Amino acid sequence: MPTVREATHCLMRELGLTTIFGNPGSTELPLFRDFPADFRYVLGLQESVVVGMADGYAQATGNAALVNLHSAAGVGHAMGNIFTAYRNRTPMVITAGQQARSILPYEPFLFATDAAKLPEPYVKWAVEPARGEDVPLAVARAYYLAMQEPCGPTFVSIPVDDWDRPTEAIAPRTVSRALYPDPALAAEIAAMLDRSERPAFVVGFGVDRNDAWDEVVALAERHQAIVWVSPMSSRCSFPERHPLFAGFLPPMREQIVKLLDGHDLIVALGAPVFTYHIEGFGPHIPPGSTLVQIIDVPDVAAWTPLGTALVCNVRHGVSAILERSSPPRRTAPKGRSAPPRVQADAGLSMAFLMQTLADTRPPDSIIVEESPSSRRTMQAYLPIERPHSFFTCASGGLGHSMPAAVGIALAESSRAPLSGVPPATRRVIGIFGDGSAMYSIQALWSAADLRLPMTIVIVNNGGYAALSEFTAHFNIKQLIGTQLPGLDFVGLANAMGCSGTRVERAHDLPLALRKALDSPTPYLLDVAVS
Ligand SMILES: Cc1ncc(C[n+]2csc(CCOP(=O)(O)OP(=O)(O)O)c2C)c(N)n1
Repeated sequence: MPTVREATHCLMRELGLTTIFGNPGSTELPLFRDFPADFRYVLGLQESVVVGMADGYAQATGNAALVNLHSAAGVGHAMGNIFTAYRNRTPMVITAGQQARSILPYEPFLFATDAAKLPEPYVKWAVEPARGEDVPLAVARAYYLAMQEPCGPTFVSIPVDDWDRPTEAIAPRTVSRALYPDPALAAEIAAMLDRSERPAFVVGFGVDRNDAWDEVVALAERHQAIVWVSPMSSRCSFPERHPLFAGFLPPMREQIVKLLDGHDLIVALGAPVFTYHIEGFGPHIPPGSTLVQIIDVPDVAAWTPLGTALVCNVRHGVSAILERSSPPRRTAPKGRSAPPRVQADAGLSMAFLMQTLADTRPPDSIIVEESPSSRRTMQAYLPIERPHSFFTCASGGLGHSMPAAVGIALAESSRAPLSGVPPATRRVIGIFGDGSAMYSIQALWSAADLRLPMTIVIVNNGGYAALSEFTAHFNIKQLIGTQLPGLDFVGLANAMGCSGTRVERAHDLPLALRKALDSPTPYLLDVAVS
């Protein structure tokens, strides 16, 4: 009979889980005895970095990422990014060490009390198997559940003495993943769309996650629908230079209603209705309009306050509607126009930074962003036009995107060669605020250790600027704890093995950026924005 370790290693190989993101401790070490030569271990120097890297890797590969954390304290460090992985709907199997079963009654060093409860409610399923021999079965269940739409993290706590127990081998299975639309409801929605005089679409992260770009563009064009991005969307789901593209809805109820005014039908695609950031009152959509939502997350469909929801994979749902709808000819609405160009002479502004990035970056590069007060400027000056090209966190929890960028760059640089020709690696460009960068700065060490070709741009405004946007809302005269003087990002990068330069003048930016984009290893640009 195989041991739990042998059976789990075999299962992991069959499921494509041969890259393990982790930070080890004594309670995990036996997992790595006789570590298979075809597996690789990606070390993160803090557990939030481990889970953030796994999140990016899983989103980029489309397969669940395997994570191994140290018992209680390691899971605790990881919680912020487990919360984000849950909100991102990222498939992830998290395993964590636990003390030996025989000494658990004596509250040993490092043991986790109620280990399976610790990551709740931000995992789809959590277990510490009743018997050691059940560990491979639990890992299999955790995998299939993590991969079923809506995807998400699952958690298995594994006592350290389980790995050497005899068990039975587990064969991989085929378990379907996607939810299919109800054809009758899809036909009803198609008819509503055909009857509408002025439809508006609101696209969210589910479109990109469910690979529904082409279908959504086709549906918008067929119906001449104006397209907005849902508030705080963590992925780009519509080409942002398309003539029907209207822009980004803010996370504020009254403003959303105002922007959608005049539309008789609002179709939310892969988007919650809506993600609010501050309290608001009144209707959720303009009075007199009707809401339809197509979403792969049953829970979100359930809390949506109004309208009709078709719960299914967004691509399948939109395809079903495309098959059934044929609207009358409508006049094309007018999308947004490009902002005026900014000049270097006007100083090193966020707008100049984003514009220069848009001018300089390779068209197929991937943007990973966590820079709260620059987001609106980025949305104006740095349009995203391709699927799977923009990532940020869906939760609002900072500390996700720098390690996620490392995970995405790792996935990009390790794509299997197709017919002998290695595919070109898409450049990953991280745009991080100085405050955000510091939550998981150890990700730079992993980027350097893995020698990833990536560019890290620090939007350095010397503080937590986003918080100042709330002073009026909360009637605060003077903010405390929002200044971050004295951070030397180039020094930090160098200390962790990355190259870097600081840019203080707008005229120096284009050249510095080109160098950072051409670097074969991670390169940090600390940009002092006004
Ligand atoms: C884990 C976590 N802690 C605190 C916050 C609150 N918060 C939101 S924005 C922000 C400032 C981020 O600073 P920076 O990345 O420099 O961006 P800026 O606001 O300057 O654009 C903070 C602290 C948060 N969202 N997540």
